[in-house]
Amino acid sequence: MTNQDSVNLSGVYEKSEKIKISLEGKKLEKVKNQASENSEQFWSEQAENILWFKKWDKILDSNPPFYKWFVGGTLNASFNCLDRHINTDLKNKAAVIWESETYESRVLTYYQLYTSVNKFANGLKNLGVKKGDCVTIYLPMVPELMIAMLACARIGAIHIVVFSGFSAQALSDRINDSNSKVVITADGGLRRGKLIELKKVVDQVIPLCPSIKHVIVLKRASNNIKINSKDVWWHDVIETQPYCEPEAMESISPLYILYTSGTTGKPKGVVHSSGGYLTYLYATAKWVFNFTNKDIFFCTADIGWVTGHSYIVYAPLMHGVTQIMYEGTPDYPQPDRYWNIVEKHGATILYTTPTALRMYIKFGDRIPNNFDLSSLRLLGTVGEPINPEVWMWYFKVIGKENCPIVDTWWQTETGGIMISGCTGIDAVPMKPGSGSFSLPGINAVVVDESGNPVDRDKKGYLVITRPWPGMLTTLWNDKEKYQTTYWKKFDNNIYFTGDYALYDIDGYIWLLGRADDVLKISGHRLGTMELESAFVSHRAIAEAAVTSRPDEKKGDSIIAFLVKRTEFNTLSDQQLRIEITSHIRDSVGPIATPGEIYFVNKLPKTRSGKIMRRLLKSISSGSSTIGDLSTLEDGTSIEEVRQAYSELHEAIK
Ligand code: 6R9
Repeated sequence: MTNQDSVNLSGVYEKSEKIKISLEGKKLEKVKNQASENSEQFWSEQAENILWFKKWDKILDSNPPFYKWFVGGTLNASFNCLDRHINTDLKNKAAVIWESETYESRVLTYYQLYTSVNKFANGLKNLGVKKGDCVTIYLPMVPELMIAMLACARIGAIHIVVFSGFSAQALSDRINDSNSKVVITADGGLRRGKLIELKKVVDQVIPLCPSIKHVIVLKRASNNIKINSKDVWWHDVIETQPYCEPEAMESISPLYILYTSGTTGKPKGVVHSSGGYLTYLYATAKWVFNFTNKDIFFCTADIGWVTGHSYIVYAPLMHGVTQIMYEGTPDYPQPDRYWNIVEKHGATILYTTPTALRMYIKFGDRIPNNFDLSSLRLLGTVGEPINPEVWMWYFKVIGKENCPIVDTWWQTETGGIMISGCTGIDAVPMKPGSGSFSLPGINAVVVDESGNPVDRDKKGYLVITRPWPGMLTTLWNDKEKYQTTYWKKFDNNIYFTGDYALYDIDGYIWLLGRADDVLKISGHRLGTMELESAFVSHRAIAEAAVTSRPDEKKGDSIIAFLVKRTEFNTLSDQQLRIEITSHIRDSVGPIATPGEIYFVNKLPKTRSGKIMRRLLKSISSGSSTIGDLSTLEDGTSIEEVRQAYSELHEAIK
């Protein structure tokens, strides 16, 4: 299928029920024009949809690239997610249907969630947590993760969620960078039937994290743990009063920090505000998913990633929808978990990743065909480009040609969806594999190296030319990096996304992957530098260069070229490969398991000492031409890499 092919599905769009929204009945173009004519006014109308304790004095305070949205306004995120519903018909409606890996379900109504959040918020206060303090949350996918986040938001503490698949190093880096006072964890989590000993990881890092005063431990797996002096059980913390007054937070105050991989070794602490972020989430969820109060929304992301923060926690709860939260992986214990869950709970919207879909395709159509998926009205994808073939499979086998697909492009930094079809606004033909259009108020432009817009059908860098309320406000502890990473490549009021894209002749946007050294492994972001420093932290490794190769299942697969320390030259390559693989799994996490490891004596570098990853990439992707070698310092290095690669590659084949 070419990118010019389109599937005209306007009929399909019409099938999805429209809710009363401020944009109802309007055409995308018209809404977009309104947005561009007076963008500040447009966003302030969107901000009216959330609840404010005090309205803002100024819509946007522009001091590029430090933008402040709804200055002077105060609000509370947990109030917007919970209190707004408990005096309405939604009080006893299911907010969360939690499904465990072992087919157990647990339902929390809005009222129950509200009570749990209030109690836990009081518990945090009793432990001395105050407005502006940082709290690190290291929990598996259980409802308490959401409760902990909302409790922090209620008392004005800044939450830092660390993906429970990350290991000790990642956890201690995040605790120390944010100077967290409290860490919230569980005795253990379950993943593929195996116990993940989270508390043990926390025990390892506590001596390295002097800022931590208390460790709150949720009993989840009931495994044996060691109790230390700073530990307190979750169930003891919540023995408190049932109501906690929500703090009135400044619109511009940080709601959370979420660390994400960039092009340097150190993950970046992306900071999101309260007022702008919530405004943006409310609006985008309405436009893209067209939430109605009949919806059962199933977003399969882990809350440890931004998709979970925005479209499991904040957006669905603000809209009062019922959502499904799933603890496990798509294929355990059976390769049918998503379909089983859709059928069991009658999901109306499924929002998942191309990686998961590619995996399911491998298991064959018979499996999803065994389930009743007729409750679905809308399908979504996020995290990486979706191949048109996978899109068609999703459309036909899962959606039975009845459900539109929204391919949503966005980033940790953008806070919410920036490019997607909008089922809540308009019916436009979909093109499988294209993200469609930028959302109202978002000006996405494709430019060349000098920042000039490129012609249609030409690849270039994707930039955003206007501030938007969901944008990150800064990088924690690193204003300078915030400026250099996002706002210096072109101009200090043009946001650089780090992605390649093109506009086709019909004006549809196609996302073409990262333009920088960031990899997407199974939809998860990892930086090459970050991985390289993990390889080098192994005792036998002197130097490392990481690249990737497209992988049918995972999107990208990690390929490492390593130089051994001389004293370890005698160790067998095979033995070392096993050791290093386990080292990476321990130090970064199982998602970073390298696909291939090659040993070389020298890495190809420029005369200024920069590793030429471009060359490694062409070799490992089997390209016959490897491009310009004029900056290469030592030609023999490339020959060696080529040889190491082909010998081992042949052996593997
Ligand atoms: C939400 C999320 C951001 C990067 C982004 C891009 C890639 C995300 C995509 C997509 C093509 C889509 N990406 N959605 N590429 N089509 N629909 O994934 O955030 O983890 O920060 O990653 O993911 O490369 O720059 P994050």
